[in-house]
Amino acid sequence: MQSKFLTGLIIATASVTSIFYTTTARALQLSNSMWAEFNQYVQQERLQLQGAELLELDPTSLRWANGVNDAEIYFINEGASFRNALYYSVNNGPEQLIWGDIASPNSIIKEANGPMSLGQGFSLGSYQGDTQLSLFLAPNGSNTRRYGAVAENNPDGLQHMVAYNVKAGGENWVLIGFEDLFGAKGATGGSNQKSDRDFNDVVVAIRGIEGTAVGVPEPSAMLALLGVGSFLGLRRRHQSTNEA
Ligand SMILES: [Ca+2]
Ligand SMILES: [Ca+2]
Repeated sequence: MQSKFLTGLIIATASVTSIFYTTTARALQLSNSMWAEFNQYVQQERLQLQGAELLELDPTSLRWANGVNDAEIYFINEGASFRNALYYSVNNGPEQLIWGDIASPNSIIKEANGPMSLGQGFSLGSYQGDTQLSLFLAPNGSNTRRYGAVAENNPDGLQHMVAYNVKAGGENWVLIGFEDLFGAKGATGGSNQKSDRDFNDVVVAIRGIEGTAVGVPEPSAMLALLGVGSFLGLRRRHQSTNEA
């Protein structure tokens, strides 16, 4: 009886240790330089994501066509007064929480008690074959309201998510920005929240995912995609660091 109990205890301890180890091993964090690669496109408050030179993607088309191992999503910044939450769903499966309180002491609209660090990551899991990803923003952690990639499914019928292809560290990433306020830009009255439509309320980056371009890139966009713009980007980052 006692030895059975001890065996059980040892097994239980081993399981707890291995869970703890797995969680620790999976703690994801972007390096400062990688984080800056993405954050250079995030404007200060009340200005839209600076994406003109990037290839804009249809946010409903995001997928890993050949599956993915330990899919990674990283928090880049937030310019929100709301304490937003972010959920995901794979192949239209059940909604799962990524982060429940997207606020940080170091973000654009900072909260001293925000639990997030810039560049903090989360593993979305591993999947075989064609894998479609949906993201949903819950404004101020709402239990019922969701803003996703399909505009007509949003509470106000408007676009709330933008996606851009970004080449960083020699890999393809997608940079995603959300708008968390209801209604057309500047609209007031009714449910409208005098939205600024800046799409910087939650900004995240996802490694290796792909999507369909919404338009043909202009020559300047092609140069940026080929990495010709990285030197200029580096200069710009240094300047903004000095100003901060
Ligand atoms: Ca905030
Ligand atoms: Ca906004």
